[in-house]
This record gives sequence, structure tokens and C-alpha cells, in this order.
Amino acid sequence: MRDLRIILGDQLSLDVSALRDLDTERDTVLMMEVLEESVYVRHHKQKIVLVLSAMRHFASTLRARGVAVDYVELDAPDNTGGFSSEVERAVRRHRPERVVVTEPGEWRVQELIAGWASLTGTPVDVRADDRFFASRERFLEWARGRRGWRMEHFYREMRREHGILMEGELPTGGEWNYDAANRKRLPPKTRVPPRARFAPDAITREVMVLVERRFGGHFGGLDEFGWPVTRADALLALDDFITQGLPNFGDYQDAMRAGAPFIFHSLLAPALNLGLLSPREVCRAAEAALSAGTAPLNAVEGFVRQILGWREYVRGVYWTLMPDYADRNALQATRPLPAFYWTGDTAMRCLREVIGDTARHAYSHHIQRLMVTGNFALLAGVAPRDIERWYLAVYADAYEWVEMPNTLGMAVFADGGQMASKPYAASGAYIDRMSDFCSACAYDVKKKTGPDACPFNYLYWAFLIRQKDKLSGNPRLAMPYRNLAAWPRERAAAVLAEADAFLDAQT
Ligand code: FAD
Ligand code: DLZ
Ligand code: SF4
Repeated sequence: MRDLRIILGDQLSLDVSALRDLDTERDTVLMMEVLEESVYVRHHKQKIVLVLSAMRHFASTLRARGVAVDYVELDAPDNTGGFSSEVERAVRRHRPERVVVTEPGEWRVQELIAGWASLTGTPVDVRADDRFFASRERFLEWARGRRGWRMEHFYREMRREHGILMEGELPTGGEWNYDAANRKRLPPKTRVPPRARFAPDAITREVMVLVERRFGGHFGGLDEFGWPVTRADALLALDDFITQGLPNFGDYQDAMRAGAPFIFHSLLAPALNLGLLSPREVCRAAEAALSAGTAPLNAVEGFVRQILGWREYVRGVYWTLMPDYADRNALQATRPLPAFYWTGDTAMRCLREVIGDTARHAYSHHIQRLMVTGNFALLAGVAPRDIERWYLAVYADAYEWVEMPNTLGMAVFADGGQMASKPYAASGAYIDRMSDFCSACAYDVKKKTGPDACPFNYLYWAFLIRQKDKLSGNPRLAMPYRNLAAWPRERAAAVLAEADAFLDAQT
């Protein structure tokens, strides 16, 4: 045998570099279901089902194309439970001339791969993952020598470089960014369309049984599982978004509504991150909707910015700053994650709704993550590593390369401003403006203090008071700090005491 070609669970693309120049006569593809990948954090059951089912479907696609696939199932009697020991075992079985693998999505796995050549006594060809617009080196080249990194600058360079939403040298429509048009509240009468969900087929149902048996104690339920697990279904999901979601995606990108977790969002991150869709085809589909006149520019630009901008940018940040990035804690936050993050058992309706939807669907949209669960963790001073592990565990789309910078950089400002120019700290007024949660909450969003005051209100001010040394010099926080400067000392002390009492009762 010539090559052992390894395909990891989030590399399910026929054009992934590890499959390039594959010789079906002499090469074997190795795919491994291993216990370690399900438990290094205790993933939501839907995420495990999604990955294992998509892996099994991908293996049968490869076999149908005449590729020899050595597929190690989780329950296989000799399964050793880890990538490295499985690769070692496979090399003993096949005695290949070399091992070929595409660079992984996580630092942890990259460290494992670095040990495979000596572990197996076989050369290992680690290939770049060119499914992204920007290679790791391209980001480094952009970042090198810049004092502050800002996504917007990187995004504009990517637009030019890849000719997306460009008219010659100019951005389509004359502006680079239509974000200001994208912060509308969702009117109560606006109908949110039902979205394409995919009923589990026989393979997925079999994996569901396996996951309930092996990981029954993990967070979340399987009843609502509806993620695409094949490329064909992922393409249907893309089509569904372009027709049902994209036209309103821009206007209501930040809006939240109880009982409607998806609003007009794409729900495509799980398929994109597994490799069932490519970011290029997704951006092309959005551009085509603009050309066809079925979606407006603010929606198409807003969506492209998420994929070509944010998604590529956070990957660059991750690979450029790891492994030290994982330990950042610029605000020295140490509080343990409150237990209600796992149960949803809280009187704060916004958190209860978002955590409940997370358990049901392994999904929240960006503002629910950033401004509800993230904002609370920031204001409460939850230890960055605790909240970071939570995000990695609970979402179907969670992989460290994308989750970690979003959590440490965006949600809890643990990197001290590498990713965001200010912490996304907000009082209850923001949640009230962007959602209907507050109308039926046990707390009163208009009250600042007292037993029925919205906790986000006093937590917000307590956060600013506590972090004064670190944050008061930030020009984007000048206004609230000017406001605080006029507070009598007793008022600040009372707010701090109220915040502490509330937080101590949560853990
Ligand atoms: P849409 O709102 O429809 O956006 C379209 C696509 O753009 C997404 O599918 C995604 O691929 C990309 N995108 C949007 N925002 C971001 C962003 N900030 N960073 C990177 N890509 C983005 N996204 C993940 O894919 N995996 C994660 O583990 C993850 N963890 C997050 C943790 C926190 C604390 C926060 C604040 C955000 C996180 N995000 C993560 C980013 C974003 O919230 C999700 O990509 C998005 O909610 C997925 O839903 P969607 O596919 O409907 O996205
Ligand atoms: C997330 C995940 C899970 C739950 N299980 C597997 C698995 O059994 N086998 C596999 O190859 N990949 C799995 N994955 C995805 C990996 O965690 C992911 O490929 C690595 O973290 C690299 O990004
Ligand atoms: Fe959340 Fe406060 Fe609104 Fe209740 S009142 S839903 S706690 S923001």
C-alpha cells in the first residue's frame, strides 16, 4: 500500500487536500470514531450525532466512488479511543509508505499529529487546509507589523483579493459595510418562516441510539435533531436560507424573539465547519441572490461579512495566537460558571430562553451568544476558561478555532482588546430593545436596583466600577465612565453589594 489518507471528522469535503492525488488502486482512507473527541469536552448529544453520522455518510460516498475506506466505529472491539493510538494501529494494519493528513482545526490535534511520524516510524505529509479563503500564512502576512488588528480592515482586503461584492476597485453599492442598517427590532407581526430541517435517516437513527447509550448524560436532547448530515442535504439547507432567510437576514440580524431561535439566520455553520459546504459557494450563492434581485444589498453584504470577514478572521487570530491565547484572562475573572448554564433554571427569561433553545437545538444565533449568555458571563466575571469550555460543548457548530476567539476575544474580553475595541457589556436595556424577552420576565428591565430589578442593570454598573482601572481609559467607554464619575460613593457601594449578593446566590 502507498498512502494512508486520514480524514478527520470536520474534513468531510471531497476536495479536501488529504484526498488530492489519491490513487484508488494503492491508497486507503482512514476514518476513526474515537471516544476522546466526544469527551475532551462533554459535547451536546446533537453535535456528536451530527459528526458521527456525517462521517458515516461521507465514508459511504467515498466507497461509492471506488475508494477503499478503513472506518473504525466507536463500538469496534479494539478501538483504543484516541486519534494517535488509532493511527498507530492502522499503520500496523496497512504498512503504508506514508501517512497523509490535512492540517486540523484545533491546536490540541495539531500537537498529536506532530507526534505521528515518530510514533509510527512512517513519514507524515501534513497538508494545508485550503478550504478557507485565507491560509494561516496569509493572515499572518496581514497581521504582521500591525499594531491593532481589526476585522473590518482584514475583510476589505479579502473582498478585494477575492473579488466578492466588488465593482472593479470599489465595493458594490459604494459602501464596504451596511451594518448600521442591520440592527432593527423584529416587529411582533413579522412572520418568521419555518426552516428546512432534515429528518434523521437510518444511519443517523443508529448513531442516535449509540450516542444515547454512550453519552446519555451529556447536555441537550436529540428530539429536535434536524441538521444536514450529507452534502446533498447541506445544499438544500443553503438553498432554503437563500430563499427564506437571506432577504431579511440583514435587517433582523441582531433581533431575538422568544420561541423563535433561528429568526432569519442561515443555520449553516454546522455544515460549513464539517466541510459539507464551502465558504466560497456560500458567498457565491448570496451574490447570485443579489444579482437576481431576490435579496437586498444590506443582507447580502451582512452575510458575506460573517463568512469572508469574521469566520476567516477568527481562524487567523486563533492560529496566530495559540497556544498562549487559551490562557488569556485580561480582566482577571475567576467566578465559576453558574449551574443554570447547564439547566436553564433561572428566573432571568432571556437566559432561560436562550439556554433552553441551546439544549433543544444545539443552536443559538450570534446575538443570543454574544449579548445574552456572553454578556452575562462578562458582567458576572466568570472565569474565561469555564465559559469558553461551555461554548465549545453546547453548540453543533463548535470547534475551538472559531469558538475560542469568539468567546475570549468577543464575549468576555479576556484578550484585553486584541479582537474587539471594547467589551460587549450591556445592561437590560439592550436586551429589551432587541427582543421580546423582558415583557414576560420575573424581573423589571426598567428598574435599576431592588429585588425585582433586572440583574443585567446592576451587574453592568458593578462591572464598570470593578474594572475601572483597566477600562476607564477606553475612549469607547468614555460616556458610561463620565456618568459613573458623578455617582456618590454610597451609590457605587450599594450597586457592588447588590451585584455580589445576586451572583453569590447563583453558584
Ligand atoms: P449566521 O448568522 O447565519 O451567519 C452566517 C455564517 O457566518 C455562520 O454560519 C458562520 O459560519 C459565520 N459567522 C457568523 N458570525 C461569525 C463569527 N463571529 N465568527 C465566525 N464565523 C461567524 N461560530 C461557529 O461556527 N462555531 C463556534 O463554535 C462559535 N462559537 C461562538 C461563541 C461565541 C461566544 C460567539 C459570540 C459566537 C460564536 N460563533 C461560533 C459565531 C456565530 O455566533 C455562529 O457562527 C453563528 O451563530 C452560527 O449560526 P448561523 O450559521 O445561523 O450563522
Ligand atoms: C467533534 C468530533 C467528535 C465528537 N468525534 C469525532 C470522531 O470520533 N472522530 C473524528 O475524526 N472527529 C470527531 N470530531 C471532530 C474532531 O474533534 C475534529 O476533527 C478535530 O477537533 C480537529 O478539528
Ligand atoms: Fe433578561 Fe432583564 Fe429582560 Fe429579564 S428583564 S429578560 S433578566 S434583560
